[in-house]
Amino acid sequence: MSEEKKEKRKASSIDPCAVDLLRYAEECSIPTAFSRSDSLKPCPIGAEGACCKICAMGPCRLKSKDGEDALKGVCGASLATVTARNIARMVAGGTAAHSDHARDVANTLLAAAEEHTKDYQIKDVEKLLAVANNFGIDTSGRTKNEVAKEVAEFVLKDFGQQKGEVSFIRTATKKRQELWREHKLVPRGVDREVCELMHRTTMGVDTDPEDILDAALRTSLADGWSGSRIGTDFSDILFGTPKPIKSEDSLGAFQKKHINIVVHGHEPTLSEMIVVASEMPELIDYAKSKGAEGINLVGMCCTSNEILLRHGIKSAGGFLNQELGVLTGAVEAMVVDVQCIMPAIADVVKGFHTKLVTTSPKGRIPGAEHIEFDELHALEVAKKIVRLACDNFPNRKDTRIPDYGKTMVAGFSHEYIKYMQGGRFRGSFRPLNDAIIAGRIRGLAGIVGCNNPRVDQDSLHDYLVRELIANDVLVVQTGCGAHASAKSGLLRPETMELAGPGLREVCEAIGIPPVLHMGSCVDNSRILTVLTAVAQEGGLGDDISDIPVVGIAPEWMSEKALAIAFYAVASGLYVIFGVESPIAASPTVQKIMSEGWEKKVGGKLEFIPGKEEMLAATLAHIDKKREALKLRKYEKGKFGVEKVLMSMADRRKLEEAAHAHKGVGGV
Ligand code: BF8
Repeated sequence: MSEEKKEKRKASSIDPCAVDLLRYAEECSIPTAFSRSDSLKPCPIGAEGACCKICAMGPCRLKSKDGEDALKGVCGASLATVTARNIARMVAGGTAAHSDHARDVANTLLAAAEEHTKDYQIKDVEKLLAVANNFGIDTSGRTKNEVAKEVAEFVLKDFGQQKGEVSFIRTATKKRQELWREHKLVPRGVDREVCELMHRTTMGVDTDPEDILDAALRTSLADGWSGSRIGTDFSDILFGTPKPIKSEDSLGAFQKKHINIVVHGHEPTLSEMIVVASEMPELIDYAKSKGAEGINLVGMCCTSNEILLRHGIKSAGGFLNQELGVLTGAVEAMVVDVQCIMPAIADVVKGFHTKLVTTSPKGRIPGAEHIEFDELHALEVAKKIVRLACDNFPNRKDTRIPDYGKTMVAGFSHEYIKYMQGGRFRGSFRPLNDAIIAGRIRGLAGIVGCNNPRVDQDSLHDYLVRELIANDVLVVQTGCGAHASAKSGLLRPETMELAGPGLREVCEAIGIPPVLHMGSCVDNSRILTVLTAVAQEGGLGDDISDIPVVGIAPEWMSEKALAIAFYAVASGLYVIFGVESPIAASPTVQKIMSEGWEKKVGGKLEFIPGKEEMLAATLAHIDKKREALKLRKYEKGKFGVEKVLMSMADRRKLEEAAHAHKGVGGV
């Protein structure tokens, strides 16, 4: 391979493990998403949202040098209609994905509550009671299973509900709820909104771009304030609410002498059981009987985030690492369920001993072995999969496990973020709000979403995280964005050395990194919960749209990312997306989604491909919001006076004293 080619491949990722394995792939002529994206150029008309293919009179390609109104589809549809319909359908797809994941978790909670399975139990009773409390469900004198059954049934109706409002809407700020009602944006039921949006955007129905985009906002709210929220809260109830935990994120997570099993996809129901199975003495003995030293379970994509946050299971990274994991030659089984799973893995495994195992009745891949998961026989299925991996160990040949590892701290649930600002008895968002008011923290940013081989892997995440923390912006992350920072070593307390002086002081006082890993993509709902709490705490306006905060998905690729963007905007956030714009063809649609939405819901979505421009737009928005709140002008290193933040050590001492005094158990 020429040096020039090596350099070209190196430029496809900033992750040294990925670079090593991509070089190996090139040497062996193994195609990957990286090489396919080099050779497969996107259709420029489709990429910009100008292609309509919802009927057989087309596809109608509406891109013209003569302006937006120069061409109409065969039916007369305008470019704005077509562009709005295209992005709306992507939002429907993303909402369906998150919400169907949530439906499975809700059904599992119900099965556990009704004791139809012994494999799952309620782990976090405190969270269960908090969720029950949101809905006014009586908890006194009842068993946890009785409460869980009522909570699960109460929330499960959100999916098929035809009229009314989905359940978690009532946890938004009052002002936001009123705004949604005023604009008819409150989702009635998850399935109804997805179905109606697909109907509305089929041939010959809704052709008003603003109306289509309003319906997409309503549908996305069924994701953010129902589907994803159910996914997060019910997973916490069943598997535990995350709190800070140490782990590693790297393609170097595989172990040479162990049986390596990768769990990849999204739903935590199966992966939780594989965690249990992989730690069972009988299966560890079985692994040893095959010549291995033990079982090494490793996560990938959002499944990884689920088991990382709750158990500290090591991660092999995000979306673009999935084929590369197989290339190490060290993976006995790659176990997948749903979402973000490249069918290409079935081709890559042909050259290796790795078994690709599909498990979801919704997601089969030709060439994979299918072992169907069902929550009533969860542990049995998990054990079968672990045994299959063990049986495959003797087939392993050469391995090439990269030798770069990065530690991290993950697990910042909104409950923990509140706890870390005052402890169990005094926890609140007051210290965070005060730090923003004083200018110690300039503002907040959520840097989330995918990797996309159209840009160098992790490069935009990395740039934005480093620049924003240097500018005193506290960063929270989920999904593959969190993997990017974990792999770069940015999720460690030592990262506070890269932070601006104000943010650094806050991080030192509380003992946290300036970049907080909040979980998987459904856990973007945690960010909404934090922002609602910040708004309700006082001093930063009375709604999310008042807070100096920006959401960014610099390397997005998935429909789910768009659903998240839409619900974040509808909740009042300014959202910036990188890569390409799927609405670039239509200035009308761009205007609706920026100026129009800012007036209507206080948030907006813009596609900005340049990293410097993304950074500038983020800081400008944060400063604009600070000015609107009449907060002191941000100046690096100059702060106002605020309450002294109590250190974690002092807080623990105070709590121990309070426990001793009250005679209650510890946290
Ligand atoms: O849900 S960030 S590539 S793995 S879509 Fe997929 Fe994007 Fe990663 Fe998780 Ni989210």
